[in-house]
Amino acid sequence: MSQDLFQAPDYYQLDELLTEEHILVRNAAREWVKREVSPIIEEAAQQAKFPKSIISGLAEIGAFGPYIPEEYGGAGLDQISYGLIMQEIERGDSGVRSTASVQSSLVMYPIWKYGNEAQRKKYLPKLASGEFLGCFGLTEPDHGSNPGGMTTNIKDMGDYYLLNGAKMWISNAPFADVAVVWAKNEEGRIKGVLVERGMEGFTTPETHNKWSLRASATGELIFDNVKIPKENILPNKDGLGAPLGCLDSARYGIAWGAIGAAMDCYDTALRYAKQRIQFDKPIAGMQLQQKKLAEMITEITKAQLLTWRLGVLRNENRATTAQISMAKRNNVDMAIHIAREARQILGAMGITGEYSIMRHMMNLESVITYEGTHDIHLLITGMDITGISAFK
Ligand code: TGC
Ligand code: FAD
Repeated sequence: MSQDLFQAPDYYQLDELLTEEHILVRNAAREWVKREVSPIIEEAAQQAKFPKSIISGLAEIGAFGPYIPEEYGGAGLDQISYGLIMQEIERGDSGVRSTASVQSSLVMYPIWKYGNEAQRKKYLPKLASGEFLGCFGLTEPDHGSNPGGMTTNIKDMGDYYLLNGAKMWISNAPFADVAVVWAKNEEGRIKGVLVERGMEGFTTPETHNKWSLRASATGELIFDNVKIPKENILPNKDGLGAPLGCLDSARYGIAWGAIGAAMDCYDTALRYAKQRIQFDKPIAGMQLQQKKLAEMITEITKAQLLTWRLGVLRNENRATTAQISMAKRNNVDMAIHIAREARQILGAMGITGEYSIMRHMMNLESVITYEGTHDIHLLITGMDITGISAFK
């Protein structure tokens, strides 16, 4: 990628809504992305390799457990700081943000919320420092949007549980030290199980040939009679609501992250349009290109306001699942449209790795599918406003 010249758009002076701490945290993440992610991310994506060298930096900027209390190694920040960190990381790359989302909201969050003190002390500090990486196994080959139908199961064997089944499309699976896995017990109740690398019968084959999220490793989790010690079950919540509660937190982070990807595409396209001369003038002076750019900044600004307000509600513990769904759906859709329009502004240059736009565009095809597809989030809104579930 050519030099990172990113200038963050703030059309409505939204920085005025942020505290000094928010701005400090955001700027530290922004600088880190410029210094450590932008120079290496294009090559990592081209080679489909997760850049492990960035793990310690992610820990240093507080991206692993931003809102987890400091006593467990987390950064003890509020929800808006968490969102701003995700925005900045995804400005660099959605795959890097995926790693941070999974570690924070899908691994640390359930251990913190649903685990006991021994589990918190054993795992959280190592996950916060990046010494351990985690993954989250909910999706199965035959159960994606409908995780309640899962067939992965645990059987009580007296001294231990026996885990069988398979999970698919799992971010970080190929190198995770610990997996938070959702499985049904003999009564059909969903439980959270902590599965550690090295347990006999547990394998994590990598998924190859992705055109999207290439700098993030994806894989399967296969459980063939894995003996799970009883102390590895998360004791404090069960049922489908347990994994869905984690998804609330991760989807909220993605709503912010998508703004980052959109800002990067807009900023790149604006700079390019001012410099690129056709018909003896910059293409930024052509009405059709101005329409694209003006619509982009309008949509980014609307998303920034929606998401900031959602952050305020999250800080007050008042944000609903449906409000989070609306923001995740709106912002990812907004970002993918902006990526497609921005790519056109760059003409042929837009398809090259010289610029980040095509990488963002391809990444966002995963982001619009994972953590609940675009359509599933629409149906969550539909259920909320009508009181009738379209799923049943
Ligand atoms: P439903 O009957 O609505 O609910 C089942 C139980 O769960 C409760 N509940 C929640 N609890 C806490 N938080 C939430 N957000 C909750 N939503 C629902 C609900 O009250 C009920 O409780 P109870 O006590 O009555 O049993 O469930 P349903 O089977 O009808 O499904 C609803 C639906 C479709 C919305 C849900 O299944 C869904 O969201 N599906 C999408 C699946 C999904 O998002 N998978 C994501 C996998 S992880 C991932 O993609 C990571 S990518 C990470 C990265 O790389 O960044
Ligand atoms: P399906 O559920 O088969 O859906 C296919 C299509 O049908 C979609 O368009 C969907 O919207 C539509 N559809 C389904 N149900 C309905 C309905 N009721 N009404 C209308 N339309 C419907 N999962 C994890 O557990 N952990 C991870 O770390 C993880 N990481 C991922 C990383 C990547 C790169 C990707 C691509 C996926 C990841 N996932 C992960 C899986 C992801 O959450 C699922 O792909 C997603 O939930 C959708 O499931 P599916 O792919 O099986 O699609």
